[in-house]
Amino acid sequence: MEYQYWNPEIEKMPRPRLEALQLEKLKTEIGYALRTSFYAPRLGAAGIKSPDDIRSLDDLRRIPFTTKHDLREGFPWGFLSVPKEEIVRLHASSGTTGIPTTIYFDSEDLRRWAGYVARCIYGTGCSKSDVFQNMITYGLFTGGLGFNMGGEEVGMLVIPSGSGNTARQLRLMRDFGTTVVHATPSFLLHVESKMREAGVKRESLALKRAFAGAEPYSEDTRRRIERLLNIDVYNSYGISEMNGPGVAFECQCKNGLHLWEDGYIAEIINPDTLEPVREGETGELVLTILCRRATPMLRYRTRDLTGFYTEPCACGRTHRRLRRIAGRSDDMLIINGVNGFPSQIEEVLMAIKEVGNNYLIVVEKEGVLDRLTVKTEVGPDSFTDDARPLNALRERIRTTLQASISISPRVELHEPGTLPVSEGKAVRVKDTRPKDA
Ligand code: DLL
Repeated sequence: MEYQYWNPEIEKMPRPRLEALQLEKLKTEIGYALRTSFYAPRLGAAGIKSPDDIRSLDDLRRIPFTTKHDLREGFPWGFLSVPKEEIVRLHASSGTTGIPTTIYFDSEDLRRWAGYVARCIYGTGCSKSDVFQNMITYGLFTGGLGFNMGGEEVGMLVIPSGSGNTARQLRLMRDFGTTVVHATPSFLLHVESKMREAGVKRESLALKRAFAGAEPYSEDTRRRIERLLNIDVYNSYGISEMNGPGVAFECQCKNGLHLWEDGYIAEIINPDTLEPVREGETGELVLTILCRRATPMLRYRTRDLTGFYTEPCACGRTHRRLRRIAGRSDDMLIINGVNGFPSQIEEVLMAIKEVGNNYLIVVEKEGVLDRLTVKTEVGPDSFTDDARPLNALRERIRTTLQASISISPRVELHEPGTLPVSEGKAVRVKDTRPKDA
């Protein structure tokens, strides 16, 4: 297979050189960080008063972790390293407490970010002859503008359609011959359901591939989207604190996400002991950005659980690959004392072909006990008025789930297209238990 590289020298750089490059860039970032009101005292307390106090990559471990809580404490300007006149864009994520975490960019920061996203897009085989429909939220969320810039950098025709309005999305695809789309995996499944409902034939579209990310999804969901739409789906990982998309992406081998190590330093730690895990083991991803001046971010705890593949990738890139994100340490469900992740439930559901494209996990208090209900749509070809096959399907889902998560859920089957769909990231879990319980 002919692999395509946006910047072969960087993407295939031998590891010793890549690490030397990381060290050089880390020192530059430390210089920026020392100009922020948040990091200056922290770095000082760790004995780092100038970039030259960092002599090896191991010195990074002298710096304390940065958390979402720190970002909120530092709101709005605590992480800014340049005069305000030099920043040209901000992005923010609202989170649950109402105080946004905000990242600022100068014009060079934006140019560099566009370069990383372009690298991801190009590496999947795209070129300037592609027509790219960016079906994800624009605005403060980084997915819209981030991919917009990356797509333009590659030279594709970018259709900034944003998320939602499926009928218009399908019209745009037909009118302009869209070959590539970007969306959350849940929105891609929704578009497919709507296509079927509207009688739009797959063959009437020029679609070849999709970038899917911004929320966790299983390998079975990827396969399902690929099968239903007859396209290649590439996993895309990013986080707003690290610019947004463009942090890690699958190449044409579709076997793990190359994390761009000339732009980010990754550590995987045990979230309880905060010590590094052994190479290949699962833990929490901690990231340090090496490609942004206006808002440096050192050892940021992402809460995302993943690990590195240890064997090299067939594409020849030397940047290590992350495994699919299994979930976040803070979205683990504890049900009557048993731990489970929503991603385990999704894996079971999406592997059953009679199950439809949308589901919802509900956790409630019932007396003193927790009660887990899994509501799932039935696929259009399996929905029937006859109760017997549906009862059998419900029982099959229940026992498979029980075997996977060691919790016996209540299973509800719903007609296709009846569970709520969100336009941005899917809301898959409704936990109504009192918070202090
Ligand atoms: O979701 C940035 C992004 C935009 C990524 C478009 C990919 C495509 P945030 O809103 O800050 O930024 O959310 C980041 O989303 O910590 C993960 O928990 C989750 N996430 C993002 N990509 C993936 C993925 C953007 N491919 C948070 N698989 C992260 C699993 C993902 N989870």
